Amino acid sequence: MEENEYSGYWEPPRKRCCCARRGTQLVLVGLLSTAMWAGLLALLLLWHWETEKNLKQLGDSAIQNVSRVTKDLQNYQSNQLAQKSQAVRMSQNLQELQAEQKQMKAQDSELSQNLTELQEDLISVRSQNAELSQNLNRLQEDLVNIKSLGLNEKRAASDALEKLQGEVTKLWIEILMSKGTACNVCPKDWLHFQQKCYYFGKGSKQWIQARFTCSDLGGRLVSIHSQKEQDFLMQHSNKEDSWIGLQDLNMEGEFVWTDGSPLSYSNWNPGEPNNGGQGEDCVMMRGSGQWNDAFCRSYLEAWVCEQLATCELSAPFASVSPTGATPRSEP
Ligand code: MMA
Ligand code: CA
Repeated sequence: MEENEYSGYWEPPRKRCCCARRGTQLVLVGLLSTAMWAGLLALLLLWHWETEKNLKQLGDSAIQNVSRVTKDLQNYQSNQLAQKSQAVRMSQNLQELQAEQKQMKAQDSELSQNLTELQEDLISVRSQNAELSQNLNRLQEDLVNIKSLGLNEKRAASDALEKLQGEVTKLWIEILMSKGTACNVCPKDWLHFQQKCYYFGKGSKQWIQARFTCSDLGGRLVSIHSQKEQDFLMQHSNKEDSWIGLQDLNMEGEFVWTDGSPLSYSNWNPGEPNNGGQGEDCVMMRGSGQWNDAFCRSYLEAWVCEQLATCELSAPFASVSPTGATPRSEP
């Protein structure tokens, strides 16, 4: 191909050696520019890779930060909720406290009012105290009097009742005996004589102790109404001084049997009753069998009890007297 045709415009002809050098130069330039481009590209790639790495790190740390912040936010929100509910509770408590305070104030004023009233009462009570204790003393005296009155009345009533029961029992026994019933049943260790049973007690006793012991045994201190009865007692008394149921405790010189029966028979020792010494209101039967009024608090070694014998009834009235007394076993 012609150079003229190729360049499109006219150029003066060149030497051959110059053309070769110029080709080499071109190649070199090309190579150089290629190398430059390659270097540039490598730099770009390096920069891109580095940037991408940095971006990735940034992204990771951002994600971490976001999750941390989210967590913190959640914590903060829950804390806030808790604080809110605590605040609500506290305000409720405050209201309750205020209400209580109000109530306490009201109570306080009421209490102080009551205290004032109590103090006034105390003053009036104190002023009444002396009067009351005086009244109390008077009442106690009255009570003692009433009690003693009551006791005396009770004793009189029970004596009368005992006497009445004895009479009814005697009548009942007489009726039964008139119909042929045997009335001679006595408890163990009691001796039978006529319509009565006798217990000869041994052991040191004052008259009143002997009386209570006879009562505990279901009987009473003996009353003596005939010489035969006196003789029977003498047979069994072992010639010892023994308490019997005669006394003049209520009225000096008026001797009565403890069962209320009249003094229809007596067997006084000559010169008795003499109410000797410090006063003698209780009667003993001496070893000789004769009676003596003696000091009631003296101790005698023997005492005699009696009770009515019970009747042998066929069933269904077996061994029952109107007093309900049934034969007793060991005294
Ligand atoms: C004692 C006493 C009296 C009794 C006389 C009789 C000294 O007193 O038993 O009751 O009357 O004796 O001498
Ligand atoms: Ca006497």
